[in-house]
Amino acid sequence: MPSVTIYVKANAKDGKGIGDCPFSHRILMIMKLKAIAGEYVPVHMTPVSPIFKDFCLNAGIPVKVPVFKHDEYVVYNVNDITYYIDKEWPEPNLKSTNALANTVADHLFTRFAGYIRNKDPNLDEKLQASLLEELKKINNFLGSSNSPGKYLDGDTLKHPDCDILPKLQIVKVALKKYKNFDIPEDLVDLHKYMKDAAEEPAFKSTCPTDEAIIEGWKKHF
Ligand SMILES: N[C@@H](CCC(=O)N[C@@H](CS)C(=O)NCC(=O)O)C(=O)O
Repeated sequence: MPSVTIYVKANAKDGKGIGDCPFSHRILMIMKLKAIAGEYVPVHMTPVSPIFKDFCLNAGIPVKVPVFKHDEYVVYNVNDITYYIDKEWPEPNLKSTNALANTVADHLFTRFAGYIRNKDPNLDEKLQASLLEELKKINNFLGSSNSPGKYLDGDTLKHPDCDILPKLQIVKVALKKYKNFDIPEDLVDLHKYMKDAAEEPAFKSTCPTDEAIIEGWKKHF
């Protein structure tokens, strides 16, 4: 039987448990939805675990997570891992043919990172507004007839959800802690989306704790 190993970011505090990496969270969700059994290895990234570093250097890949190993075949980069998993485990099909669902959150994480990493108080308002624009875009899409069902493309979680939900979780937890920012209450469709997803085993069993997210972003403050 082929063996699968998934290397993901560990909680930065204790090196155990799931850390604040949205790419690792995405792959864990996909594996859960496709019921792919495997060994799950949380990797301490700060400082990087020497065992993982050697493994990456031997495999000739960047020292980054997530990394997916299937027998002796090693895949890195979240999009390539997703592509590989879909090829080897096509069912259930998580692909979305809804073009808007696939692109609506394209700028979410860069806008979030720009805001949270900003140290110039004069720029904060502008960066917050630019993130808000993205959150509103997602909210409006979810509430529109282009997105029927609970999630981005229907009533079951698909690839776009596995991409965006881990990022939204980090946006919610890290910005509350470090910028005292709450996702506005009037974005009701976005709140409902996150609330529904929080009940899904594929999301909640693979989600970093709030503490792990806070710890992961601490180095910027
Ligand atoms: N392009 C990579 C990015 C992965 C990535 O940046 N992972 C972060 C953790 S969230 C990491 O391993 N950072 C370690 C480092 O950059 O030294 C992917 O798509 O998987």
